[in-house]
Order: sequence, then structure tokens, then C-alpha cells
Amino acid sequence: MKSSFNQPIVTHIYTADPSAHVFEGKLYIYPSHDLDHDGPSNDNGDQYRMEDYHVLSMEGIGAKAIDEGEALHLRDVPWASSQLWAPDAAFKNGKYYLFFPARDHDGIFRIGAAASDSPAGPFKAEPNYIPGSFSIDPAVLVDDDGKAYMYFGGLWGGQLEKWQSGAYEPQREGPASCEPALGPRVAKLSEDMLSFEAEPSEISIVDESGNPILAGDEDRRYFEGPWVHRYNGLYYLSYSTGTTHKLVYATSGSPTGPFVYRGVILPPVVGWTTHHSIVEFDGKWYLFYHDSSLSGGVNHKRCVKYTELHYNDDGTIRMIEPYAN
Ligand code: FUB
Repeated sequence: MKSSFNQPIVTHIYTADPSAHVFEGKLYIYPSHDLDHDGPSNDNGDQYRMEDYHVLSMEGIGAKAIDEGEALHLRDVPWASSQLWAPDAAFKNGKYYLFFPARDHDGIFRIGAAASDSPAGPFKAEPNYIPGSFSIDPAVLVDDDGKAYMYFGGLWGGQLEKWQSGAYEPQREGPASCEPALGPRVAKLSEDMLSFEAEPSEISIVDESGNPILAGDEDRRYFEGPWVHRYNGLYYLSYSTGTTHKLVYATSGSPTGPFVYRGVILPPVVGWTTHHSIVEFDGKWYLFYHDSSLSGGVNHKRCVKYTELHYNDDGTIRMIEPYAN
């Protein structure tokens, strides 16, 4: 079956958190693989108990999505104990890298790397997580100058609040609503893509007057799922607002910010989470995202979809209406 806009690209498994890239002339999508279970569901995200990754590929827009099979399993990641959450992939120095979060053996989310000679995998995991990594949702930008940046971080189950002092504090809560919101973290990756060149720093997201977006501004503040792409010389940081279920974006002249909030890309979809990537293919731009429509709205049984993304002349992004005809 061919794929079409705003429809699940595969239906034989539940998929989420799609990171789309063009490798070797084809679209490769790196999603989470949701499991069907009746276990507990809570704000800690225990319902998202994924154990492996399947890479999907498409010859082009409208083509059938192919499941390339299992690319990495939890049992083959020595440092990880559970919850293989939203991954991303990158190509550098002739190798493909899969970056993924998981809980370590102390239950703390860390980010690992795995490598392959093929964009479809299978990927071989490094024995340890990336030193100095924490929280979830890695997204890697290999910039035009070859420098690679990893963006990451997620609130609540993603544990970002607990790292405010630089060390893991299990009881630490997020900032008060009148304080600046926590930003995603960014770290420059080493030449071999397997470590951070320097300690991660926090990205500042500000409004049009330069004031930090506040923690209580749940329509605009960062929650999880960062993605950075370049368009017309600007860096676009897009992310999920979590509790208000939107995908929004902010722009900057620098890959490390500060980023100025610009607007909404995708209004709330079916299901609690929303997570995406943005990719250019054959001169057009596409949003890959997920919702829970395939399971009739079960939060942890999601499906990856995609649609075209349009920019206005002033560089703003036109809001997508995913359920319009
Ligand atoms: O898929 C598990 C988690 O749900 C992801 O890491 C978040 O971005 C949210 O989509």
C-alpha cells in the first residue's frame, strides 16, 4: 500500500516519535516501537515500555513504507535496563549513528549511541552511555560545517527537572510558574560522534521582546521532543509543549540559541504525546509526527504519519490541520 498524507505509514506495528532523514537518496524514519500491553499508565510514562527499534524506509513521498526489521534491541545494550524511547540518527565520517535514550540500571535516563554501515541498521551499541548524558529525546543536527550538535531533554518522566544542579536529584521539582522554563540541552558531539566535546548547556527560549518563556506559560514552554533544522540560513528549534499538546517552534541565527518563539506548527493530535521531525526531500519540506488514531486513542499505541510543511515568505511556518480533508 502506498503512503499518503496524514495516514499511518505502517499499521502492522505501533510506531511513534519519528526522526526522518534523507540517506542514500531515500527517506529513512527512525521511530520508537510502541508495545501493546495493559500495564500501568501514569505521568512517569511507565506505559511507554518500548524494547527495540525498527527502521522504516520510503523510496520517496507517497511510496509504501518498508519495515527494515529490528535495528537494535534492549538486550544488546549493556548499560540499559528499560524504555527505549525516542531515537534519532545521523551520518558522519561514512557511518550511520543511532542515538537513543533508555533507563540505566539505576533507573536514570541516559543517552546511548550505536553505529552501523547501513542506514537501515542493524546498529551495534556502545558498551556505555554517552558520558555526561541524561534525560531523553536526542535529536542530532550535523551542520553544514560538519559540526554535530545533540539537542535533548524532557520534563516529567524524562527527568529533566532533576538535573537542574548538574547532578541527578531524584526529589527535585521544576521551576515555579513565574520563573523561566527549563530549556532543552545542547552539546557539541566529538568528531567520532560517541562523546560530548563539552558539558551540555541549556538553550534559552525567549519571546519577541527577549523575555524568557516562563514555566507557567504551558502553551509555549519547552516540554520534550526537540528538533533542529535549517531553513534559509536560520535555525528552527521545534518541540512539544507536553501538557498543552502542541508542536511549536522558535528561531535563531545560531545553533545554540537563544531562540525566539514564533508559533504553532501542529495543534493537539489524538493521544497525549506529540513528537515530530522536519525534513527536506526533493525540494519540499515535510513534517513527520505521530498520533494515537490507529489504536482508537490509546496513548501508548501510536502511529507515525507525515504531511507537507509550508513556509510563508517571512520564514514563519504555516500551521498544519492534520484532520482537515
Ligand atoms: O515515546 C516515549 C516518549 O513519549 C518520548 O520520548 C516523548 O517525546 C514522548 O513522545
